[in-house]
Amino acid sequence: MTKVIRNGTIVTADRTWKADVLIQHGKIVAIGENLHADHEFDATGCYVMPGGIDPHTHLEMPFMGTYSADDFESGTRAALSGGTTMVVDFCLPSPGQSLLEALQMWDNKTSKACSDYSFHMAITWWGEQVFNEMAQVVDKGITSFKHFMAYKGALMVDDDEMYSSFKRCAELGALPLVHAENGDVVAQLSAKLLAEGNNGPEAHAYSRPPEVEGEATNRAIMIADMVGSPLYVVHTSCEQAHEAIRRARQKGMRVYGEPLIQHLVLDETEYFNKDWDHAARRVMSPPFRNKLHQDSLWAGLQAGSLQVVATDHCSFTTAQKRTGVGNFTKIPNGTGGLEDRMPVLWTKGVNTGRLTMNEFVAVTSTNIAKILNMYPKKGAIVEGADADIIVWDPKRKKTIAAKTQQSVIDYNVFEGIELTGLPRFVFTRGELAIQEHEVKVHPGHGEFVAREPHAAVNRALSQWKEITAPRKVERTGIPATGV
Ligand code: DUC
Ligand code: ZN
Ligand code: ZN
Ligand code: ZN
Repeated sequence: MTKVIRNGTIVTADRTWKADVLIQHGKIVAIGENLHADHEFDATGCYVMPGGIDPHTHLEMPFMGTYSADDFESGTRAALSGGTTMVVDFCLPSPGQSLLEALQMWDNKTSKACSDYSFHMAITWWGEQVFNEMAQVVDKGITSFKHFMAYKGALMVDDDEMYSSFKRCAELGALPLVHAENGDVVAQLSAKLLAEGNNGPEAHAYSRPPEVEGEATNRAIMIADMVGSPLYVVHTSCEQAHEAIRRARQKGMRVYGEPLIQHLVLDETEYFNKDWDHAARRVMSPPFRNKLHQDSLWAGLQAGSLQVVATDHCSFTTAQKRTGVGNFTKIPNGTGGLEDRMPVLWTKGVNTGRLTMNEFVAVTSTNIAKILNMYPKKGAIVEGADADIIVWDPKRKKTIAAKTQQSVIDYNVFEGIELTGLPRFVFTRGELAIQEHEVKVHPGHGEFVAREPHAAVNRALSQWKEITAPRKVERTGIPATGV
């Protein structure tokens, strides 16, 4: 059975043109004029774009004494409803656990995934076993490794572990990722705030100022440079981190930065809301920042110094958030956004002139497909690509409301935002998943996407070389020690 998307305007990261798209066996098989098929979908007045890819989700993740509320079924259904046709989730071994065993546990969660998915593997501890298993993880098509520089006593790795792991990534052609916040400083600031009686959600933001993110981003970049590795910095939220990334890129390093849609649109004043629930629902790390930081992130997307917009979707219900009443460090960190990322970015970015349509495709899909080595299978409208396609109606309107969302939580941090620009149709590997507000996809449709290691490493660009054969100086007349 063939399908054709007719009368639309195709928008990719580098071109805009009018053509029809023919789909067969889940792939794009032809692009041209006046194509016909068994099933025809009208895209008159719409843009036909590669499906979104969200490279940063935490679905059904054990975290801070609970599990994030959206699982692979509700999370990927939400993603598809907003035009995201693939997610990359994080597999988190507990410290001491085998990476392969953790991967099996994460794989077991995916049987009802509606969209395609892949994984990043987190390095939460270090030892010979981890060193060896990293190669096996790469062989399974997982070629990116995440390092938490925060969450002391839980997920955090120290510089010793990070240096060892980055070195191993460089050997394997894998991409290291960092959650860049100085976890030692955060722990001290948190303890001080609590001791002084600051226990509300606003103290969460005070405990994680932009400086702790800037410091950690600089440190991770320097360590990546020392081992000759590219680096991907997740949830870049502030100018200090962006500045470090800009500087590294200017020197020729392959360092990538990923703002979240939340940080682009919501600011720190949310934490000063008098309603405890309102503020706690917005507790995530890094926290929301002020307008100056937001402007820096938008400028980075425009200039290309930041490449990807993600969500860090890690949703918790109000009841889960309330475990932190009286102690902000116990509020589960995380917000949702999978369904909202693309329409909010279109409304606040394209409709305002901050981003072109082609830049929108680049930062929601194509750039990350290239960074994670799955282009042009994903992130492209070309013959042979997976038919992950959105037919985007720039005139369709909706007001964001928790009561109509796909996510299982009882609120939405974007509640009340009026959207102009939403999907008319969403296809996942050629199957119609969404028709406006109607969900058609079946749970279990999603497949794992394996990725190849990277050929590109920074080695040739790095200023620093590990000394492999240090020249020893033979000295005479060594002074005697002691008196
Ligand atoms: N930040 C969050 O807010 N939640 C999940 C993990 C993270 O780093
Ligand atoms: Zn993080
Ligand atoms: Zn995250
Ligand atoms: Zn299917």
